[in-house]
Amino acid sequence: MIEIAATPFPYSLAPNGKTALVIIDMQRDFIEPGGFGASLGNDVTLLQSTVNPIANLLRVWRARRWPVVYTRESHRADLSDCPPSKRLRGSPALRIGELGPMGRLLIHGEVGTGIIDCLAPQAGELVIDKPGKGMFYATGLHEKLQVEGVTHLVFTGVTTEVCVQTSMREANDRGYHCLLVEDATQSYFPTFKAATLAMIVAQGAIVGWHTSSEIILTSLA
Ligand code: TIU
Repeated sequence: MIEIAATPFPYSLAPNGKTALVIIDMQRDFIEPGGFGASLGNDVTLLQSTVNPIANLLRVWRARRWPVVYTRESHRADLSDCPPSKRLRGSPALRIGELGPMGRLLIHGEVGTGIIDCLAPQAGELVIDKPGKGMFYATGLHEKLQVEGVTHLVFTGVTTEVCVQTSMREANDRGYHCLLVEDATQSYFPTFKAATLAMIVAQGAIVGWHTSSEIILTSLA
């Protein structure tokens, strides 16, 4: 095991391909203007700070040939996997499935649903389309990770308190050892990010650990 300095105490990272790097929803719809995140009234520029830390971690995972998992929040073109309770929530400028400047919001195959170019997945990396906020709901991901023998997950991506936290909690319940990378995740609401970091590590790491990308990179150098 590789010990990583973390909060609330050191995290033991499993080497030899047992630790997957998880990149949650780094898609144009959340990061760029004109997408779903902006349609909800958010300042999407706040999420840009995650890109370099994720790129740095990706380089290390790829060099070691360790598993990488990308998720995209996305739905079928006929919206059969998007319950009205999700689509009709609130009063966004555009709803899921409606046509924006980058195509239909959060629909499979549309430009806006794709991962941003500078973090584009490579052949052999897992790309999971998830209809929910959590990455295990209706995706078959747990079974795929079990086949590969993955036991540890390092979480990055957006947004911290929505899809990242939901996925991390789902993973914790399935027995994965979960580490969240503070500077590789971001929220449209800085106070929500801070609260999420605090609540996952409370009560003796009840959901998991957090640390910085720099500490991980130094520990793996
Ligand atoms: N709105 C918001 O903060 N997030 C989402 O809707 N999805 C994800 O977090 N990916």
